[in-house]
Amino acid sequence: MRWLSDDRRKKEPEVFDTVVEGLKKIYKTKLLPLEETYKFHDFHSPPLDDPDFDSKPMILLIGQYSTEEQDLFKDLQSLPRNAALRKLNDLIKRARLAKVHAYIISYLKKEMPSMFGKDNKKKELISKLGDIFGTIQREHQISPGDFPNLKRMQEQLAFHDFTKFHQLKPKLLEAVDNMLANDIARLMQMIPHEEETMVENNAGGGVVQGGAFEGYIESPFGIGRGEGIDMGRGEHEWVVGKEKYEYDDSFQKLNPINGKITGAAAKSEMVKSKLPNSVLSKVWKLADVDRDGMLDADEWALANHLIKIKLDGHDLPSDLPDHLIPPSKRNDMA
Ligand SMILES: [Ca+2]
Repeated sequence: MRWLSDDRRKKEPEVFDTVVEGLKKIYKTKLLPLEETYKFHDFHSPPLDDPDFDSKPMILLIGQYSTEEQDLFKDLQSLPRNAALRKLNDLIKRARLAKVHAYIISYLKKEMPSMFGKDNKKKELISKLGDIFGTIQREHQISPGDFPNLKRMQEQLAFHDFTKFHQLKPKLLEAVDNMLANDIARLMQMIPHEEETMVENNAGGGVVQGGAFEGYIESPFGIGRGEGIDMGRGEHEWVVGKEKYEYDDSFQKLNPINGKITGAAAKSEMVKSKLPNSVLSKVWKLADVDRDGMLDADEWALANHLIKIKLDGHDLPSDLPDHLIPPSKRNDMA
């Protein structure tokens, strides 16, 4: 790859058998320790398991590590399906958020008094968290888009004892920087080879079209606010409602009885996303809001919305956030 200089390539002779094996390994050895130290999983996303890396739809790496994104994109779009790039992209975004998170948590720790006035100091720090974000952003030259949602972070921090937070551990951050600078680039290099091998073994494998590739060029990258599961948070209107018409057709084709489709019918359509069963079963649990083992038209739209979020490279939560509950179901949830 063009942005990878030759001298970097000579360092770190470690060999990965496949991109996915490499991703699992660098996650566990380089990113996970940082996440665990700064309680990333309490705030943002649970730890990744092997099945998360094995899941099928994967697209592409974008962002600051490529200076020629458009060219890269064209190259990649011509590759056959099953490119492992999506997970690389996910891991990069995750690593950037984990770094910012470590800066935030260690900053809060540093500000805490050792003896008296801890409770007051904690309240003060939470209330001026926006300023703290600004300070960290300047000090470490981080893009504002890499910061977590301010309000949500403030809410979550209220439940934590700041005195138990860890101070900044430069070694943990260096490991992640090294992962971003070296390992990710080396894994990127492996991808075209993997794809070539796959074509040989599987002549006629098609070119990726549509699906998650559509609209890529316009899509902003990095961890953004209002993306993924957060899309529509704080809006009066149910965000899924805007796209529901797209799914009404498929709903009708799945032979609804009394306005509901069965699990088997839903599954027959959901597997077309090529997401692994573990993800689809999570989608199902989240979408069957009233837990009657069937999906009505709203729940079906919600299932499709969640699939789209996952295909766009975002994580799914273990519980459905309030703003995604269909309005028709909100009364019986209360
Ligand atoms: Ca239901």
